[in-house]
Amino acid sequence: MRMWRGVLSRGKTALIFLLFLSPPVVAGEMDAAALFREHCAECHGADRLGGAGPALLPQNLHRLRKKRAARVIANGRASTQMPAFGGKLSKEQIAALVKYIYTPPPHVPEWGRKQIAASRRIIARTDPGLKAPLFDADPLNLFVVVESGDHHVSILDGDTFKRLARFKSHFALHGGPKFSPDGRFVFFVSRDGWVTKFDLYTLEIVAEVRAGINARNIAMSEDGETLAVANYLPHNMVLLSTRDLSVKKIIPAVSMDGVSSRVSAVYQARPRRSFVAVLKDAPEFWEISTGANAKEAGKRPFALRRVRLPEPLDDFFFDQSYRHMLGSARGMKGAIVLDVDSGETIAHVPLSGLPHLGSGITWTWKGRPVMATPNLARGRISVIAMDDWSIVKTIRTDGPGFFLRSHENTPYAWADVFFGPHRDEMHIIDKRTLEIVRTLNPAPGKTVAHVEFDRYGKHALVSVWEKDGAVIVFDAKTFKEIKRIPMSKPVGKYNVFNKITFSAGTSH
Ligand code: DHE
Repeated sequence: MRMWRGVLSRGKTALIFLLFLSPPVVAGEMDAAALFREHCAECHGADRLGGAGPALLPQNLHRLRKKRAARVIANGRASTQMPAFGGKLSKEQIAALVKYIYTPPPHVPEWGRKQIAASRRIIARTDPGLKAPLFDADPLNLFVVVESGDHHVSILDGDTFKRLARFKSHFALHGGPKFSPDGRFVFFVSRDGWVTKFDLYTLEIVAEVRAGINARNIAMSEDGETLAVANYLPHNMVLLSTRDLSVKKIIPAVSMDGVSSRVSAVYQARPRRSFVAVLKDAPEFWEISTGANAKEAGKRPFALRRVRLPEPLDDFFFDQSYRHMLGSARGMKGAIVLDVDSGETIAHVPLSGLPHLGSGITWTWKGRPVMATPNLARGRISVIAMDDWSIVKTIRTDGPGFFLRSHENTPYAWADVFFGPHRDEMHIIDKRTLEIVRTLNPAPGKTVAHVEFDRYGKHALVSVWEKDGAVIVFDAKTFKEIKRIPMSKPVGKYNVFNKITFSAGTSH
């Protein structure tokens, strides 16, 4: 702004000259850039890539409505360092800022090896000789709880349900954290692409790195040596060393047809000893061999196999053997089944609404392997036989659900009713009869969601998904409440044992 004032003070001739030379600029936009530099850049970065505060690019903001963004600027955000600007900025200035941050920058910001390396921080040295935790609890029965209300993570003892640690995370962690095969380390990713390594034996953060500008999720290789980060921005997959989070490889997400694409998500296909991923903007499935698999096959590490799909997918589920993948996309009317070995699409499952395949779980029903998936648009859970891909039952629920969970040692599956007037309910389904046998309502009027069992399947932990929420511990047999632990919007919880053993009842 100061620069413009200087130019203008040189007189009318200069102004006319300038108007001819400059591209047309809407006055409000120019003001907004200056306002951003003055009030926001210090925390959110001059390039809007984030700093102490989150990135403010349209890709990173797509989950935040513009009206809400205006309210955050005016009133600040509780439990964060975001102050209220309502007293300093007019309504018009706030509106101009909102417009500015939802407008893509003129150039796609660069985030390559150099930027990733510069962001990497080693925070604590780890002692590889440490064979047990420095506290008295079963390290394999710990729960990692992501609290998105104030962006913290809690570590719970899965036997006593005492909180062992609580630490600040990066803004907006998303997806399941991933564990090293021995369960000692856990890795998180934030929507802004920050990856954090945490030591569950010493209860301290070990290292962090920003692997992307807008990330989807992470996956751990079967040998525990590599962490894959699926990014929306830039369009790539970043492979990190789990030891120190340094970059091993960056794979640009460009399809066989040359289309640059976001990566929908990446998973560890443990039995195949590979990473499997799907592109969001091109009909393509990827398999990347890792560790011993690559060596045995005489391939270069991280060799990429591509399979063409009938259409791009954004939600998918793998059976326990990772031989088959069910995939769907918005508007697809069901899911396709891919034979991962042959690369052939072998079936179509006609599911209505919006199945949430990513939350699927499997078990054996009447001797047949089945998977169940909730539905984000309709009050139903579909149970699908995985031997012939027929729908064996559609269970009517009190509303659309987000998550579904079970455990090998319980005959029940727990399903939330995430959307609608019954969002305070939790259905319990008998995996033998496929009937709802009980509906819990532990926090009337509040959203109750996401379940995780302890390693023995004896207790089910349920989130009260509110800012002043809680994790409720239930006896998995009697459905009686045992304990309520206050938490700040505990979006997800993850049991170390269930995760590292790839329990059929939980997400992988
Ligand atoms: Fe998620 C997992 C995609 C919105 C909470 N979500 C995942 C995974 C994917 C995904 C691909 C699996 C990653 C993994 O665990 O490795 N999520 C998407 C979307 O495409 C969607 C619909 C839109 C988006 O904005 O990205 C979406 N997700 C949400 C939310 O709005 C939720 C409810 C709140 C939040 O924190 O953002 C949400 N997603 C979760 C959680 C998991 C998750 C808690 C891990 C579930 C688990 O138990 O493993």
